[in-house]
Amino acid sequence: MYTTTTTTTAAAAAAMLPSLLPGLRCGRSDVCVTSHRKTMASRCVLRSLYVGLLLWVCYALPITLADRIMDDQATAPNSCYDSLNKPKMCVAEFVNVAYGKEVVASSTCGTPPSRYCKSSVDSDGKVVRNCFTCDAEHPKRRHPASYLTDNNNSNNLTCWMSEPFVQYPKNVTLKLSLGKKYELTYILLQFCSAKPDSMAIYKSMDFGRSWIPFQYYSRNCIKMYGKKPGVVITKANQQEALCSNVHSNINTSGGTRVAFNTLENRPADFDNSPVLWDWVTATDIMFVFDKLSTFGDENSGEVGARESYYYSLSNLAVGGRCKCNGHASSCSKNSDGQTVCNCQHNTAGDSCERCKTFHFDIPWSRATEQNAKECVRCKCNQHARKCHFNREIYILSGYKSGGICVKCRHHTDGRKCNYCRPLYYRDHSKPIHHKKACKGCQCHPVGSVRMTCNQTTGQCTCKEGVTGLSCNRCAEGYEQTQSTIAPCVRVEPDADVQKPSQGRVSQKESGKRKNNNKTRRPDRLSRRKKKRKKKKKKNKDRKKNGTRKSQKGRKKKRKNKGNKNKVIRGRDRKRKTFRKNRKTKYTAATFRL
Ligand SMILES: [Ca+2]
Repeated sequence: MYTTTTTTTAAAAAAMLPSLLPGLRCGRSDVCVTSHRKTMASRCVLRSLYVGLLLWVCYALPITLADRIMDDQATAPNSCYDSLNKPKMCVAEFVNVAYGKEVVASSTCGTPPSRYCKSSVDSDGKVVRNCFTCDAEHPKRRHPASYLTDNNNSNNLTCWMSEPFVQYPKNVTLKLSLGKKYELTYILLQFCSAKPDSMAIYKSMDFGRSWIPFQYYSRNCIKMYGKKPGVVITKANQQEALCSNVHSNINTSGGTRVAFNTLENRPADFDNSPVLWDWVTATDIMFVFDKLSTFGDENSGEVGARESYYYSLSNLAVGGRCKCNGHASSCSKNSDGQTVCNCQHNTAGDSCERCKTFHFDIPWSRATEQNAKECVRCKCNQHARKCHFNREIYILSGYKSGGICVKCRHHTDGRKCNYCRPLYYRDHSKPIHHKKACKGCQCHPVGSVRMTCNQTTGQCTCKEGVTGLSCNRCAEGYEQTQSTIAPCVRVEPDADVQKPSQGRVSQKESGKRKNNNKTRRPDRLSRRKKKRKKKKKKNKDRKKNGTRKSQKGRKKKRKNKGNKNKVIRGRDRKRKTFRKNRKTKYTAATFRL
């Protein structure tokens, strides 16, 4: 295939070369550009051609080949996905599961060597017996159990044979281990001897730990197995083994067959019947031959009478598929030598019976023709490596998503790791799957009520008078204190406004001042006017009464007043300095601005 591709591509390259030539130019040193000599021009063209070919072989050809190979790989057949890479139900190949597998027989002739006879009835109705020797050590006289599952050649039948006359209540069993769960369609037994009077087929779904009846055959079903022949199967008893009484006929000895169709007479929609999925599933099969068919001469004492009765089969075939629940198209042996499905659709397990790790967003289901039921990856935004399925959440989500992420990393939380943990908030500048999608809250220990912040905005819960995203500064109109309980207090208004002398300002006026600063100034002016008026009146009274203070006394009074103002101003300055120092100290210690 690739040889053809290479040839085709090389031919295409050759065809394209002329078109490449116009794009090629000789170097400056080439005289072909300046000279018109034909020889030089032809050399230039040849050189260009050579360079073009070299570039094509080095770059274009490998790319073309790689594309072709990629295309071939992309279109490689995979029956679990359609041409648009959409998942679809797929099944493993239908095979004879028993072929080449070991069968364990409870009884096989030849150890030690024993005699067996083949009986037939001649035209006169007389029984004729031809006797032989079964010897396990002799290559042509042995009849081991491996002859049950060897290549079945009708021209050279090889038969397994039990020891002669192992009669009821003794039985002979054959056990076939499939090594894996298979879904069986039929079981076929080809006899070298007469078919048994009574036999049963059992199956195991747990590698031989427990056995379930699959089918009974008997000339007397009720007596042998307590089963009434011809029972009709309904939905209520789909897993009930039936007993057939039609197969056993001693006269059809040799080359006779018993075929068991696992789904025969079980009407149901197999694709949507979990009961039938179980019914056809088996890891092991066991055949129990309970009773030999005889002509009734086994107790006659005739020579070779009992040696004529034994169980012998030439072939044991089991048709079925490797059970992969519609999620694999093939099975193969793993590193331990066990047969396992090559699971697709994000499934795992020997039979693709579960979703693979981290694909638990919907429950596992067997694929159907209508829906591949592909397992879905958990949505953890790249913050978790494990998840599990929760049915209640799945139902609440409207049967859409039931995966719960485990151990969300990067400070995320929630069933999809799509929230930030307490003490963290979402950084919207980064996508949710980013490692730093959640940032730590930066709440100031003094200014915040608690250390948790709003997980969407990062806003901390501030104490009264504190503001900022991290509550790290006082709000307008508040002043910082040394207290950690109330780090910011409301700034007190001007002293003479805040604490007016009682009695001078009525309650009503006081209320007005508190509510409206604009009213302060007129009040203060009116108070001063009143003061001046009072003073004028006092002076007038003094003039009238002749009690005006002397010039000396007045000067002394002014001097004292001036000293008093000086003291007050000095005290205010000290207080101001103290407040400033205190603020700086506190800020540096706990309340960073
Ligand atoms: Ca055979």
